[in-house]
Amino acid sequence: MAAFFFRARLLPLMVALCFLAAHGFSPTTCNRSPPRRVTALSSATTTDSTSVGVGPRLAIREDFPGCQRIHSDPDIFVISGFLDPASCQDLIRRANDKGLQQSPVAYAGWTQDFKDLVELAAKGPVTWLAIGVGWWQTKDDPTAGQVELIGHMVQNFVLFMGLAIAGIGLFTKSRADQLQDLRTSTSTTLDDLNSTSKQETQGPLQFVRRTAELFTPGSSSSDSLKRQQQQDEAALFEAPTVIRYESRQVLAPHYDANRSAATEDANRGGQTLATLLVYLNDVAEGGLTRFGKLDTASPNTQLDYAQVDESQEKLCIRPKMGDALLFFPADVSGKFDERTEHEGCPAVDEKYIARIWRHQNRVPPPFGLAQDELLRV
Ligand SMILES: O=C(O)CCC(=O)C(=O)O
Repeated sequence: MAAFFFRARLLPLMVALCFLAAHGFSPTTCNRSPPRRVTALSSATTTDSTSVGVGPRLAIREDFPGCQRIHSDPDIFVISGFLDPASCQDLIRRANDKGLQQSPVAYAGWTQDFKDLVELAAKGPVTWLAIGVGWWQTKDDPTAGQVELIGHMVQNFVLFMGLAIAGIGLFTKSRADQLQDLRTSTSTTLDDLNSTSKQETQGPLQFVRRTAELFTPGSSSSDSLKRQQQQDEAALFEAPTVIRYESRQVLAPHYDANRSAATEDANRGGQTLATLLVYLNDVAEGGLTRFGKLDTASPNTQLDYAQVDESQEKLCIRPKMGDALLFFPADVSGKFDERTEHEGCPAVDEKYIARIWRHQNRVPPPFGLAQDELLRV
Protein backbone atom coordinates (compact mmCIF):
# COMPACT_ATOMS: atom_id res chain seq x y z
CA MET A 1 0.00 0.00 0.00
CA ALA A 2 2.85 2.36 0.98
CA ALA A 3 4.65 1.52 -2.27
CA PHE A 4 1.52 2.21 -4.28
CA PHE A 5 1.01 5.50 -2.42
CA PHE A 6 4.62 6.41 -3.09
CA ARG A 7 4.27 5.76 -6.82
CA ALA A 8 0.96 7.58 -7.08
CA ARG A 9 2.42 10.57 -5.24
CA LEU A 10 5.33 10.76 -7.68
CA LEU A 11 3.22 10.11 -10.74
CA PRO A 12 2.74 13.80 -11.76
CA LEU A 13 6.48 14.36 -11.39
CA MET A 14 7.27 11.32 -13.53
CA VAL A 15 4.79 12.48 -16.18
CA ALA A 16 6.35 15.96 -16.18
CA LEU A 17 9.87 14.54 -16.51
CA CYS A 18 8.82 12.19 -19.29
CA PHE A 19 7.22 15.13 -21.09
CA LEU A 20 10.43 17.10 -20.78
CA ALA A 21 12.48 14.16 -22.01
CA ALA A 22 10.22 13.72 -25.02
CA HIS A 23 10.33 17.40 -25.91
CA GLY A 24 13.91 18.04 -25.03
CA PHE A 25 15.81 19.17 -21.93
CA SER A 26 18.16 21.24 -23.98
CA PRO A 27 17.60 24.99 -23.93
CA THR A 28 18.29 25.07 -27.67
CA THR A 29 15.34 24.74 -30.01
CA CYS A 30 14.71 21.89 -32.44
CA ASN A 31 15.49 24.18 -35.32
CA ARG A 32 17.89 21.72 -36.89
CA SER A 33 20.10 22.61 -39.75
CA PRO A 34 19.59 20.80 -43.07
CA PRO A 35 21.53 17.56 -43.61
CA ARG A 36 25.21 18.27 -44.06
CA ARG A 37 28.21 16.49 -45.37
CA VAL A 38 30.09 15.00 -42.49
CA THR A 39 33.48 15.51 -44.00
CA ALA A 40 35.36 17.29 -46.72
CA LEU A 41 36.00 13.88 -48.30
CA SER A 42 33.08 12.36 -50.13
CA SER A 43 31.80 9.62 -52.33
CA ALA A 44 31.64 10.60 -55.97
CA THR A 45 28.00 9.56 -56.10
CA THR A 46 26.45 12.44 -54.15
CA THR A 47 23.86 14.35 -56.13
CA ASP A 48 24.39 17.77 -57.56
CA SER A 49 21.98 19.88 -55.56
CA THR A 50 23.78 22.77 -53.93
CA SER A 51 25.18 24.17 -57.16
CA VAL A 52 21.74 25.69 -57.70
CA GLY A 53 21.99 29.32 -56.77
CA VAL A 54 25.80 29.45 -56.72
CA GLY A 55 26.71 33.08 -57.37
CA PRO A 56 29.67 34.72 -59.13
CA ARG A 57 33.15 33.40 -58.40
CA LEU A 58 36.16 35.35 -57.24
CA ALA A 59 37.43 37.72 -59.93
CA ILE A 60 40.87 36.97 -61.39
CA ARG A 61 43.16 38.47 -64.02
CA GLU A 62 41.93 36.53 -67.03
CA ASP A 63 44.53 38.30 -69.19
CA PHE A 64 47.31 36.70 -67.12
CA PRO A 65 49.93 35.21 -69.52
CA GLY A 66 49.07 31.58 -70.32
CA CYS A 67 45.61 31.76 -68.73
CA GLN A 68 42.98 29.67 -70.49
CA ARG A 69 39.47 28.64 -69.44
CA ILE A 70 38.97 24.89 -69.82
CA HIS A 71 35.47 24.72 -68.31
CA SER A 72 32.65 27.22 -67.84
CA ASP A 73 29.99 27.13 -65.13
CA PRO A 74 31.74 26.20 -62.96
CA ASP A 75 34.77 28.04 -64.27
CA ILE A 76 38.07 26.17 -64.33
CA PHE A 77 41.25 27.71 -65.69
CA VAL A 78 44.73 26.48 -66.50
CA ILE A 79 47.70 28.82 -66.61
CA SER A 80 50.44 27.37 -68.79
CA GLY A 81 53.96 28.07 -67.58
CA PHE A 82 52.74 29.61 -64.32
CA LEU A 83 56.02 28.68 -62.62
CA ASP A 84 59.39 28.27 -64.34
CA PRO A 85 61.20 24.90 -63.99
CA ALA A 86 63.74 26.33 -61.50
CA SER A 87 60.94 27.45 -59.13
CA CYS A 88 59.23 24.05 -59.45
CA GLN A 89 62.46 22.23 -58.59
CA ASP A 90 63.11 24.64 -55.74
CA LEU A 91 59.67 23.97 -54.23
CA ILE A 92 60.33 20.22 -54.41
CA ARG A 93 63.79 20.59 -52.90
CA ARG A 94 62.61 22.78 -50.03
CA ALA A 95 59.71 20.45 -49.28
CA ASN A 96 62.06 17.46 -49.14
CA ASP A 97 64.55 19.38 -47.00
CA LYS A 98 61.80 20.25 -44.55
CA GLY A 99 60.40 16.70 -44.63
CA LEU A 100 57.08 15.50 -46.00
CA GLN A 101 54.61 13.82 -43.72
CA GLN A 102 51.29 12.00 -44.15
CA SER A 103 48.89 14.60 -45.59
CA PRO A 104 46.26 15.67 -43.07
CA VAL A 105 42.57 15.19 -43.77
CA ALA A 106 40.09 17.76 -42.55
CA TYR A 107 36.99 16.29 -40.91
CA ALA A 108 34.95 19.32 -41.85
CA GLY A 109 32.19 20.11 -39.39
CA TRP A 110 33.38 17.75 -36.65
CA THR A 111 32.64 20.30 -33.94
CA GLN A 112 29.05 20.65 -35.17
CA ASP A 113 28.66 16.87 -35.46
CA PHE A 114 29.99 16.44 -31.93
CA LYS A 115 27.57 19.08 -30.64
CA ASP A 116 24.61 17.55 -32.52
CA LEU A 117 25.32 14.08 -31.14
CA VAL A 118 25.70 15.37 -27.57
CA GLU A 119 22.43 17.26 -27.93
CA LEU A 120 20.71 14.20 -29.33
CA ALA A 121 21.97 12.06 -26.44
CA ALA A 122 20.88 14.67 -23.86
CA LYS A 123 17.40 14.99 -25.34
CA GLY A 124 16.81 11.27 -25.75
CA PRO A 125 18.53 8.20 -24.32
CA VAL A 126 20.48 9.86 -21.52
CA THR A 127 17.43 11.62 -20.10
CA TRP A 128 15.23 8.54 -20.36
CA LEU A 129 17.90 6.40 -18.74
CA ALA A 130 18.43 8.93 -15.93
CA ILE A 131 14.67 9.03 -15.20
CA GLY A 132 14.21 5.25 -15.42
CA VAL A 133 17.21 4.38 -13.25
CA GLY A 134 16.28 7.13 -10.75
CA TRP A 135 12.79 5.66 -10.42
CA TRP A 136 14.21 2.14 -10.03
CA GLN A 137 16.64 3.33 -7.33
CA THR A 138 13.86 4.84 -5.20
CA LYS A 139 10.87 2.65 -5.98
CA ASP A 140 11.26 0.35 -2.97
CA ASP A 141 12.25 3.06 -0.52
CA PRO A 142 9.14 4.26 1.32
CA THR A 143 11.07 7.18 2.85
CA ALA A 144 12.20 8.55 -0.52
CA GLY A 145 10.25 11.61 -1.62
CA GLN A 146 10.33 13.86 -4.66
CA VAL A 147 13.60 15.51 -3.59
CA GLU A 148 15.43 12.16 -3.40
CA LEU A 149 13.96 11.03 -6.69
CA ILE A 150 15.06 14.21 -8.45
CA GLY A 151 18.47 14.00 -6.75
CA HIS A 152 19.02 10.48 -8.11
CA MET A 153 17.86 11.49 -11.56
CA VAL A 154 20.18 14.50 -11.69
CA GLN A 155 23.12 12.38 -10.50
CA ASN A 156 22.30 9.74 -13.10
CA PHE A 157 21.99 12.38 -15.80
CA VAL A 158 25.44 13.76 -15.02
CA LEU A 159 26.97 10.28 -14.96
CA PHE A 160 25.33 9.03 -18.18
CA MET A 161 26.00 12.32 -19.95
CA GLY A 162 29.71 12.03 -19.05
CA LEU A 163 29.79 8.50 -20.46
CA ALA A 164 27.92 9.60 -23.59
CA ILE A 165 30.35 12.49 -24.20
CA ALA A 166 33.34 10.16 -23.84
CA GLY A 167 31.74 7.68 -26.28
CA ILE A 168 30.87 10.40 -28.80
CA GLY A 169 34.43 11.73 -28.54
CA LEU A 170 35.85 8.28 -29.38
CA PHE A 171 33.36 7.86 -32.23
CA THR A 172 34.32 11.24 -33.72
CA LYS A 173 38.01 10.41 -33.44
CA SER A 174 37.61 7.02 -35.12
CA ARG A 175 35.70 8.70 -37.98
CA ALA A 176 38.54 11.16 -38.46
CA ASP A 177 41.06 8.27 -38.43
CA GLN A 178 39.11 6.37 -41.12
CA LEU A 179 39.25 9.41 -43.40
CA GLN A 180 43.01 9.22 -43.40
CA ASP A 181 42.85 6.12 -45.61
CA LEU A 182 41.34 8.25 -48.36
CA ARG A 183 44.40 10.49 -48.56
CA THR A 184 47.65 8.63 -48.73
CA SER A 185 50.04 11.27 -50.07
CA THR A 186 52.66 13.09 -48.01
CA SER A 187 52.97 16.87 -47.76
CA THR A 188 54.43 19.85 -46.02
CA THR A 189 53.71 23.58 -45.86
CA LEU A 190 56.31 26.15 -46.84
CA ASP A 191 55.55 29.23 -44.79
CA ASP A 192 59.09 30.62 -44.92
CA LEU A 193 59.40 32.74 -48.06
CA ASN A 194 62.89 33.89 -47.18
CA SER A 195 65.94 32.81 -49.06
CA THR A 196 69.45 32.60 -47.66
CA SER A 197 71.08 33.96 -50.78
CA LYS A 198 69.92 36.53 -53.31
CA GLN A 199 71.05 34.34 -56.24
CA GLU A 200 69.06 31.36 -55.06
CA THR A 201 65.75 30.56 -56.75
CA GLN A 202 62.89 31.47 -54.48
CA GLY A 203 60.19 28.99 -55.44
CA PRO A 204 57.77 29.61 -52.55
CA LEU A 205 58.04 33.40 -52.88
CA GLN A 206 57.59 33.21 -56.63
CA PHE A 207 54.55 30.96 -56.17
CA VAL A 208 52.86 33.30 -53.66
CA ARG A 209 53.72 36.42 -55.69
CA ARG A 210 52.35 35.10 -58.96
CA THR A 211 49.21 33.78 -57.29
CA ALA A 212 48.60 37.16 -55.64
CA GLU A 213 49.12 38.84 -59.01
CA LEU A 214 46.63 36.48 -60.67
CA PHE A 215 44.05 37.20 -57.95
CA THR A 216 44.42 40.98 -58.15
CA PRO A 217 42.47 42.06 -61.22
CA GLY A 218 42.48 45.70 -62.19
CA SER A 219 45.44 46.39 -59.94
CA SER A 220 46.85 49.88 -59.75
CA SER A 221 49.39 51.21 -62.24
CA SER A 222 51.53 52.53 -59.37
CA ASP A 223 54.11 49.87 -58.42
CA SER A 224 53.96 50.53 -54.68
CA LEU A 225 50.16 50.41 -54.61
CA LYS A 226 50.18 47.24 -56.71
CA ARG A 227 52.60 45.66 -54.27
CA GLN A 228 50.39 46.64 -51.34
CA GLN A 229 47.34 45.14 -53.08
CA GLN A 230 49.23 41.89 -53.67
CA GLN A 231 50.39 41.74 -50.06
CA ASP A 232 46.79 42.26 -48.93
CA GLU A 233 45.74 39.48 -51.26
CA ALA A 234 48.45 37.09 -50.02
CA ALA A 235 47.18 37.66 -46.47
CA LEU A 236 44.10 35.68 -47.54
CA PHE A 237 46.19 32.64 -48.56
CA GLU A 238 47.02 29.54 -46.62
CA ALA A 239 50.78 29.04 -46.79
CA PRO A 240 51.83 27.02 -49.89
CA THR A 241 51.61 23.27 -49.43
CA VAL A 242 53.74 20.84 -51.41
CA ILE A 243 52.20 17.40 -51.87
CA ARG A 244 54.00 14.31 -53.08
CA TYR A 245 52.29 11.19 -54.47
CA GLU A 246 54.28 8.01 -54.83
CA SER A 247 53.07 5.00 -56.79
CA ARG A 248 49.42 4.10 -55.90
CA GLN A 249 48.96 7.07 -53.58
CA VAL A 250 45.67 8.94 -54.00
CA LEU A 251 43.45 11.71 -52.78
CA ALA A 252 39.84 10.50 -52.87
CA PRO A 253 37.02 12.69 -54.25
CA HIS A 254 36.59 15.69 -52.00
CA TYR A 255 35.74 19.36 -51.77
CA ASP A 256 38.10 22.17 -50.82
CA ALA A 257 35.22 24.26 -49.42
CA ASN A 258 32.99 23.25 -46.54
CA ARG A 259 29.24 23.16 -46.52
CA SER A 260 29.23 23.82 -42.83
CA ALA A 261 32.30 24.00 -40.62
CA ALA A 262 32.13 27.53 -39.33
CA THR A 263 34.05 26.91 -36.09
CA GLU A 264 37.01 25.18 -37.70
CA ASP A 265 37.05 27.47 -40.76
CA ALA A 266 37.26 30.58 -38.59
CA ASN A 267 40.90 29.73 -37.73
CA ARG A 268 41.72 29.42 -41.42
CA GLY A 269 40.14 32.59 -42.76
CA GLY A 270 36.66 31.19 -43.40
CA GLN A 271 35.46 29.57 -46.59
CA THR A 272 37.89 28.54 -49.40
CA LEU A 273 37.03 30.67 -52.44
CA ALA A 274 39.77 29.50 -54.82
CA THR A 275 42.23 26.62 -55.20
CA LEU A 276 45.39 27.01 -57.25
CA LEU A 277 47.45 23.86 -57.91
CA VAL A 278 50.76 23.91 -59.74
CA TYR A 279 52.17 20.67 -61.11
CA LEU A 280 55.83 20.61 -60.15
CA ASN A 281 56.94 17.76 -62.42
CA ASP A 282 55.91 16.06 -65.64
CA VAL A 283 54.05 12.83 -64.98
CA ALA A 284 54.01 10.27 -67.77
CA GLU A 285 51.44 7.92 -66.26
CA GLY A 286 48.72 8.19 -63.58
CA GLY A 287 48.11 11.04 -61.16
CA LEU A 288 45.38 12.83 -63.14
CA THR A 289 43.35 15.53 -61.40
CA ARG A 290 39.76 14.47 -62.01
CA PHE A 291 36.50 16.42 -61.65
CA GLY A 292 33.97 13.64 -61.14
CA LYS A 293 30.91 15.81 -61.72
CA LEU A 294 32.02 17.46 -64.95
CA ASP A 295 31.78 15.70 -68.31
CA THR A 296 34.56 15.88 -70.89
CA ALA A 297 31.95 15.77 -73.65
CA SER A 298 29.94 18.70 -72.25
CA PRO A 299 29.72 21.90 -74.35
CA ASN A 300 31.03 23.66 -71.23
CA THR A 301 34.39 21.91 -71.57
CA GLN A 302 37.00 23.39 -73.89
CA LEU A 303 39.36 20.79 -75.25
CA ASP A 304 42.09 22.97 -76.72
CA TYR A 305 44.38 22.59 -73.69
CA ALA A 306 46.57 19.60 -74.57
CA GLN A 307 46.68 18.29 -70.98
CA VAL A 308 42.92 17.56 -70.86
CA ASP A 309 42.67 13.79 -71.19
CA GLU A 310 40.00 13.36 -73.84
CA SER A 311 39.90 9.60 -73.40
CA GLN A 312 38.28 10.05 -69.97
CA GLU A 313 34.51 10.48 -69.54
CA LYS A 314 34.98 13.02 -66.74
CA LEU A 315 37.14 16.12 -66.95
CA CYS A 316 40.71 15.02 -66.19
CA ILE A 317 43.92 17.03 -66.34
CA ARG A 318 47.35 15.48 -66.86
CA PRO A 319 50.10 17.04 -64.74
CA LYS A 320 52.64 19.15 -66.67
CA MET A 321 55.55 20.82 -64.95
CA GLY A 322 54.88 24.52 -64.25
CA ASP A 323 51.23 24.53 -65.37
CA ALA A 324 48.62 25.69 -62.85
CA LEU A 325 45.03 24.58 -62.40
CA LEU A 326 42.56 27.04 -60.87
CA PHE A 327 39.00 26.46 -59.70
CA PHE A 328 36.52 27.95 -57.24
CA PRO A 329 35.20 25.65 -54.49
CA ALA A 330 32.72 28.32 -53.34
CA ASP A 331 31.27 31.48 -54.82
CA VAL A 332 32.49 34.89 -53.76
CA SER A 333 29.95 35.04 -50.92
CA GLY A 334 31.16 31.68 -49.59
CA LYS A 335 28.35 29.50 -50.99
CA PHE A 336 29.61 25.95 -51.41
CA ASP A 337 29.80 24.69 -55.01
CA GLU A 338 29.29 20.95 -55.09
CA ARG A 339 30.24 20.74 -58.78
CA THR A 340 33.91 21.33 -57.96
CA GLU A 341 34.36 17.93 -56.31
CA HIS A 342 37.75 16.65 -57.48
CA GLU A 343 40.35 14.03 -56.73
CA GLY A 344 43.99 13.12 -57.24
CA CYS A 345 43.80 9.80 -59.18
CA PRO A 346 46.17 6.99 -58.18
CA ALA A 347 49.76 7.85 -58.99
CA VAL A 348 51.83 5.55 -61.16
CA ASP A 349 54.84 7.80 -61.61
CA GLU A 350 55.89 10.10 -58.80
CA LYS A 351 53.90 13.36 -58.78
CA TYR A 352 54.51 16.64 -56.94
CA ILE A 353 52.09 19.55 -56.73
CA ALA A 354 52.12 22.85 -54.85
CA ARG A 355 48.82 24.30 -53.69
CA ILE A 356 47.48 27.60 -52.40
CA TRP A 357 43.99 27.99 -50.95
CA ARG A 358 42.60 31.50 -51.09
CA HIS A 359 40.15 32.14 -48.26
CA GLN A 360 37.51 34.76 -47.52
CA ASN A 361 39.43 36.54 -44.74
CA ARG A 362 42.94 36.94 -43.38
CA VAL A 363 44.47 33.55 -42.62
CA PRO A 364 46.52 34.00 -39.46
CA PRO A 365 49.61 31.88 -38.73
CA PRO A 366 50.17 29.00 -38.30
CA PHE A 367 47.96 28.32 -41.35
CA GLY A 368 48.66 31.60 -43.11
CA LEU A 369 51.78 33.68 -43.70
CA ALA A 370 53.25 35.80 -40.93
CA GLN A 371 53.31 39.58 -41.40
CA ASP A 372 57.07 39.74 -42.10
CA GLU A 373 56.68 37.06 -44.80
CA LEU A 374 53.87 39.05 -46.41
CA LEU A 375 56.16 42.05 -46.69
CA ARG A 376 58.39 40.03 -49.06
CA VAL A 377 55.52 39.49 -51.53
O1 LIG B 1 46.62 15.87 -56.71
C1 LIG B 1 45.73 16.38 -57.34
O2 LIG B 1 45.70 16.33 -58.56
C2 LIG B 1 44.60 17.06 -56.61
C3 LIG B 1 45.04 17.64 -55.31
C4 LIG B 1 43.92 18.16 -54.50
O3 LIG B 1 42.80 17.97 -54.82
C5 LIG B 1 44.16 18.91 -53.26
O4 LIG B 1 45.31 19.02 -52.82
O5 LIG B 1 43.17 19.39 -52.70
